[in-house]
Order: sequence, then C-alpha cells, then structure tokens
Amino acid sequence: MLTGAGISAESGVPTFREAQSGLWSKYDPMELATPDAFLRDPELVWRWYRWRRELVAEANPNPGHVALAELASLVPRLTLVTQNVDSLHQRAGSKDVIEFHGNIFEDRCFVEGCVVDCDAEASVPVCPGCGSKVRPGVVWFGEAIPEHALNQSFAAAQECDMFLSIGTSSLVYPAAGLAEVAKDAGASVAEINPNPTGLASMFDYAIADKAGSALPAIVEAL
Ligand code: BV8
Repeated sequence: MLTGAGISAESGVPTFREAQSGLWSKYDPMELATPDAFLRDPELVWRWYRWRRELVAEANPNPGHVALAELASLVPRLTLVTQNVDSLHQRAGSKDVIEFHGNIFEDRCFVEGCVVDCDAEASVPVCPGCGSKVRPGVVWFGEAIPEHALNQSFAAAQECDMFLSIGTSSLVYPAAGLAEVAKDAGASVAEINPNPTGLASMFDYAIADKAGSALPAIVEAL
C-alpha cells in the first residue's frame, strides 16, 4: 500500500497541496521543496521545515494510522510505503515503514548526503564533518528516491495481491507509479480518498471516505 499526506490530515497536518497557513500561505510548497530553493535561500527553507517539524511533532497518529498498524497482524504480508515525512505511521506502531520521500526529522549533509548530528538552532546548520550546509533529510523535487526504498517498493508492488492507495492525489512520481505497476502485475487496486484523483479510472475500487473512518471499518470487518 501507498499513503500520502491525506492520511495525516486528520492528525492536523496540512496536506502537501492545501494552502499553507499564515506566513507560508504565500509560498508554493512545490517551489520550496527543491535543491534550488535551498541553495538560493537556505535560511528560508530551514524556517519552513522548522515550522513543519514543530507542527508534526505536536500532531498525533489518528485512527487511520492506528488501523494500518493493526492491519499488519491480520494479513499474511503487508508492505507500507509512505510519501509522508512525518513519522506518524511509526508512532502508531507500524513496523518496517518504507519512507519513499525521507523523514523531516533527519538532518543530512548537503554534500555527503549522510545523516549528521548538528546544531539544530543554527539558522543554517553545518556538517560537523566537512563544514557544508546541512539540509532536512527529505527527498526534494528533482532528487532521486533512495535506492533501497525505490527497489523495495516496486518489488512489493509487483508481488502483491491487493494494492491500497490511501490519501494521495497520485500526482507525484515515481510514487504514483506503484499503483500502476501493481495493476499491471495483476493485483486488485483500491483508492481511499474523499476526492477522486487523476488515477481514479485505473482503480478497481474507490472508497470515497476519509482514511480515519474507512481504515478502522476495514480492520473491523476482517
Ligand atoms: C524524481 C518530500 C528523478 C519533501 C515530496 C515521472 C517520473 C518520475 C519523476 C517525475 C515524473 N514526472 C514528473 C516528475 C518529477 C517529480 C514529480 O512527480 N512532479 C510532479 C509534481 C509532476 N518527481 C520528482 O521530482 C521525484 N524525483 O523523479 O527524481 C531522478 C532520478 C534519478 C536521478 C535524479 C532524479 C521526487 C518527488 C519527491 C518530492 N518530495 N515530499 C517535503 O515533504 O517537503 S513530494 C510531496 O508530494 C509530499 O511527499 C507528498 O506526500 C507528495 C504527494 O502528495 P500527496 O501526499 O498526494 O499530498 P496532496 O496534498 O497532493 O494530496 C493529499 C490527498 O489526500 C488529496 O487527494 C486529498 O483528497 C486526500 N485527503 C485529504 N484528506 C483526507 C484525504 N484522504 C484520505 N483521508 C483524508 N482525511
């Protein structure tokens, strides 16, 4: 299965494409979540991520996250791939979560790519090893998906019997391609989203409901 920002919406985390609140409402996340934006104005990008980190740190997993953690013990095999960077699946008890787009709480050296411990209060932290700028450990637009996450996710999509696409607009690739790979490999594919997405015609089933309602109902029915 693949989850997107919609599964965290009921935890109070704004979805990626919803208008951002307050100061950030004049910025387009698509513009900020890029290496160019970071190189152009690292202080601005760090202010955005720190605002999101605080917002996510105060959020709690919702019944949708909890239901997916429970679902893992009710089926023979479950692979959870998330586009989200908020750690809410892990905090709900899900194990072996594949973070397709990284994690907002990680700090990485911009040059070496390694995870670093650095001065979290500096306006732009620097790598203790090489002195380069440090960036949040997420995957930006134009950047490759971590190879392990990419390979594991597409292998699971190839092998699964059922693919659930939950709370994603299916606009961002290669993540959105997972459902297509599963379908082509013969899996049944279902979408859980209050709003139809661009891939809706491809899905065998569409549950037009919130993840926080639909997923507990599915677990209850099993
Ligand atoms: C790459 C981390 C190549 C940062 C994010 C074709 C193939 C490959 C690439 C491309 C391609 N076409 C275009 C591209 C380039 C690009 C892309 O996809 N662009 C799009 C916009 C056209 N892709 C990339 O750049 C990717 N990299 O391809 O690299 C490469 C290869 C080798 C070497 C070098 C390069 C990298 C993309 C990763 C970008 N990073 N996030 C951060 O978070 O700051 S993506 C970002 O969008 C978030 O991760 C988010 O999760 C993701 C997807 O958005 P959604 O999760 O779907 O959120 P959204 O707001 O859109 O929708 C929410 C949905 O929830 C809605 O449908 C709503 O109805 C629903 N909802 C609301 N409430 C609920 C709900 N559902 C259920 N319950 C509710 N209660």
